[in-house]
Amino acid sequence: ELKYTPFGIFVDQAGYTPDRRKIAVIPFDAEDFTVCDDKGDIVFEGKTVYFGYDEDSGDTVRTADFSELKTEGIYRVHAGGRTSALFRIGSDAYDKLLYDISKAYYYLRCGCALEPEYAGVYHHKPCHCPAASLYEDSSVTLDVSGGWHDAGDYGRYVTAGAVAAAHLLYAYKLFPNVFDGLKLDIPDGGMPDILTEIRYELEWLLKMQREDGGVYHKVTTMHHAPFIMPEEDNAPLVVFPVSSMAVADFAAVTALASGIYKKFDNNFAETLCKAAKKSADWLEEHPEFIGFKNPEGCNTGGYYERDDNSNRYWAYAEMYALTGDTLYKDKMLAQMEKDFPLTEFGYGEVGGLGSLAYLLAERGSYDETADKLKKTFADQAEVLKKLSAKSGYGLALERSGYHWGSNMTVMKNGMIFAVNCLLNGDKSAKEYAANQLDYLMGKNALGISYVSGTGEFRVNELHLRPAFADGIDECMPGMVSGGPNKGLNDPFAQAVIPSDTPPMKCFADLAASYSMNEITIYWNSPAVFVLAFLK
Ligand code: 9MR
Ligand code: ZN
Repeated sequence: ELKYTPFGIFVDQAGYTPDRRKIAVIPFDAEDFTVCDDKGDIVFEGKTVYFGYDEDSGDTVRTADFSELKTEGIYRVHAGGRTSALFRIGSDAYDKLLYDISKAYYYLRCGCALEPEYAGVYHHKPCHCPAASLYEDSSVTLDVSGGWHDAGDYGRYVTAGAVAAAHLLYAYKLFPNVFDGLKLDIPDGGMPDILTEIRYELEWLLKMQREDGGVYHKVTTMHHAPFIMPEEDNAPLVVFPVSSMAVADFAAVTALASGIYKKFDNNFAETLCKAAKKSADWLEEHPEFIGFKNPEGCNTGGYYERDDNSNRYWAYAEMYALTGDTLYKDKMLAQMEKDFPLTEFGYGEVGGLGSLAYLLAERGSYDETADKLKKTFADQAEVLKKLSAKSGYGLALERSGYHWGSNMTVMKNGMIFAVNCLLNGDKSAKEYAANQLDYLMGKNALGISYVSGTGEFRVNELHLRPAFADGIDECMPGMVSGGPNKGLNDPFAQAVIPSDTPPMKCFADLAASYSMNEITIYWNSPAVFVLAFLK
């Protein structure tokens, strides 16, 4: 049975830092509003502003601006006899959320036990440890244990893993101060915890590389496991063929990581650098696109791509950034001639990561290419700002953005605002990025926080196998739900959401629905990036 918000006014349930713009959305008629503290005393009074009809939600909305309220505390907004969920104003408003969303990766670790000391009630035994066999020759077995479970399923996929790790690595690279002191309560790795956690994925990625530099696309069972704990999933593990997307993303992320880990562990940085070069060489020797298709009898994730243009671009950009070798720059520029978006931070289209690599490498000595890339980010930020202005919720998301995993696009757009602020000095982008987070955390048409563990009304029935199988009512915190999906791409979504539902409302907190309420490692990672930017 589905739960709807008991609240009538929608706010960011994680809260607001004191100097931020603070806007509640009121989807009904009311002239006046108040904000009350946790004792029920009125601390702020104001007039609502009529926005009008919001297409994506199908609601006529008003906004209530209480930006002037800066005093630390816990509050609710009231208007027309209705109230909002509780929220906090304070300089630490994002701290717990950043901790939770980053810690989430520990709960997704594969190939080791989650110890009670670190995982609390969510501890479990080691999973998916046996050797895996090659799909192409089952007599060959490999140790490919480790890494993070991709999502609600137990698969491990190279392109998805590389991109999630890259979002996190860039969050660290751009905002190291945010993470240097951030303890995640995970086994100590002698470096900032976030880097220890990312390393867990990188060590697995290294195992997915073949001697010749090729990188296997994924390791999964032939079918998705039922809703059992990971250590009970004993179906044989299969390593699927090499794809050129996997090779390119692998080269890119290991090159990026090599530069970052040098300061903490030179041997590891060397290993990463060698691995990156080997796969970059493989790309040279294999100029043709080698895609991926699930073979007959396998129903785990595909991560299909139509080409590997952006992937190769990203690989060469990172290799150039790491080595300074202009041969890689030439290859990157040649890739750039092909047709793909230069600001995308997705698991398939990764052009934005390549552009970011190049811009950071050339920082301070801008050339023509850098100028072009900077302008592309600026243009994209402008497009997004216009979308935000058109939305009653201030959300920068195009109509087509309400797809499977829409919350990733919400957060990816937040990343574009962040990058535009950092590289083009666009100060106004900060509020826009913050607003993307507000939407994720409850300022949306369903008034729901899309992150487990935060907010009075929040997702809890996530499509996440251990969360279902562990018998614990409360989902582990910090898991970002995929969010509204106009496509209603699974039978459970179709059963509960009428097909004429406005896109922003095509969501239910329903564990069965993998196309609305699943989690993935690359839906958390752009949220980590945006939160680190906002801190
Ligand atoms: O996140 C992916 C989404 O964009 C696609 O529309 C969907 C269908 O192809 O697949 C999603 O990825 C899933 C992956 O294939 C397997 N693990 C779970 C992922 C999230 O549902
Ligand atoms: Zn596992």
